[in-house]
Amino acid sequence: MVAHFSGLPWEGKGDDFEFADVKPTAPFGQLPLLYVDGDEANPIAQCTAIAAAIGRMAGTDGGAGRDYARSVMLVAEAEDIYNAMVKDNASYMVALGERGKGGEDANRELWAATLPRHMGYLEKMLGESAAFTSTGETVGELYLFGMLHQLVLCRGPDAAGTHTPPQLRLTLSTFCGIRWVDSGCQRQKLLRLR
Ligand SMILES: N[C@@H](CCC(=O)N[C@@H](CS)C(=O)NCC(=O)O)C(=O)O
Repeated sequence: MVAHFSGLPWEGKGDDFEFADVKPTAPFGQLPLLYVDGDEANPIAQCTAIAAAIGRMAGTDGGAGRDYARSVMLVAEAEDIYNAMVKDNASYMVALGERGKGGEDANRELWAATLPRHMGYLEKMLGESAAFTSTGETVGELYLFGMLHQLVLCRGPDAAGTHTPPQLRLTLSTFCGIRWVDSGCQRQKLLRLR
């Protein structure tokens, strides 16, 4: 999403992409990787760094001052939300209670208390505004949207209704022209087709 809304030309690797082939050149041995100007030997790693680099190149990082600070804050907050999910929500690969992941009680706490607390902070940050920044499309906002959309994919639209306070819900439903939940899925399809 950060690449798509940057306005810069970009493309994903093709179906013949093999992670094993690039792993030795991956700075931390992991995906995702961003290649700039065809430099296959020196990819950028780490989601947050990739978002920051694209934001700087495209001018979608909020520029200077308050918008920039807010964009960076939202990336950090989105990471906190993601890490809370990794810690106490089952994933495709790891079940609750396995490999250091919390059990049923921790998972209940995550959805009943931890995530609503994060939503409350975001709601407070928005105040009466329709967006977190003057453009509403900084990399921080896109990054946050991506993370919150994953919560919806885990729990369905009802989870968003339960856990997303009204102003945040409104903002997420309108920013970047993406409608909350439904066309978020469409957008994912679009990104995959490019
Ligand atoms: N902190 C990293 C985490 C990256 C990560 O977990 N990558 C996983 C896939 S989503 C990976 O490449 N796993 C394969 C491996 O470690 O060999 C980031 O934000 O980019």
